Amino acid sequence: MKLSYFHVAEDVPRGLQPESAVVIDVLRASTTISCALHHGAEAVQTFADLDELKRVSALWPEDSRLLLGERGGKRLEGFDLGNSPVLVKPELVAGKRLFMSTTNGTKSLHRVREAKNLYVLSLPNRRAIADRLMSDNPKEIVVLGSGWEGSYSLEDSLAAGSLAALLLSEVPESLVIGNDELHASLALWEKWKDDIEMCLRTASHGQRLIGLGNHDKDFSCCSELDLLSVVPMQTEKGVLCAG
Ligand code: 3SL
Repeated sequence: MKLSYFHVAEDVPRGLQPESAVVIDVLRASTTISCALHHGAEAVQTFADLDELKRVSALWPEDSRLLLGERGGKRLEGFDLGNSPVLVKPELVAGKRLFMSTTNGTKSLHRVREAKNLYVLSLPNRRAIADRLMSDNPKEIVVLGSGWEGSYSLEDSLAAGSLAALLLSEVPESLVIGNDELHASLALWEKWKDDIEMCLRTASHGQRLIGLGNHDKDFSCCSELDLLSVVPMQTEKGVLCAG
């Protein structure tokens, strides 16, 4: 099993359509998706394009849909929710389809949506994703971060390193570290693994969120490790369900 990490969608070599992919957006899209599915959302359907989101969501019954939209860290006007993992509570999302678009996370999902197996990784469901990868045992896996508007993000690399570290401890003989980016992520994980929340707060997007207001609950939720057993997986293009 060869694991390679790419910081942002633009870094994935043109023409590469991985068979297995794992998308990360620790702050906060992949954490929100994991929490929403854990709390019983029927599915999370993601869109890079807002007009497309509005068109498709309008076809869905009003009482069983929620619109989740974020740009620049803020909720979009006219949307039911922004992108916060602590707001996708069971009483709100259970049984509903969430139509979601965010600044970066949904773009990364879009980049690898042709993958046969596409999973969403956050820190709270790291163990569940690692278990699934070990049971699938694919030859190659592309792990893709979301960054911020094409630039590197510390927290996504941290999560990539956390996944690689767990796999290395469980299946050292079959894991191949596929690129330098993943080696660097492993080093990052070693540095911050005992203070994950501090890493998230130190990251430039953490600082951006702090600048927008109190996000203490988001930081604490996004920093949890191995708490959720949910495996968000793409069941049709753009649609993520609990696996
Ligand atoms: O960029 C994204 O996709 C979001 O996760 C950013 S935010 O954390 O909602 O600000």
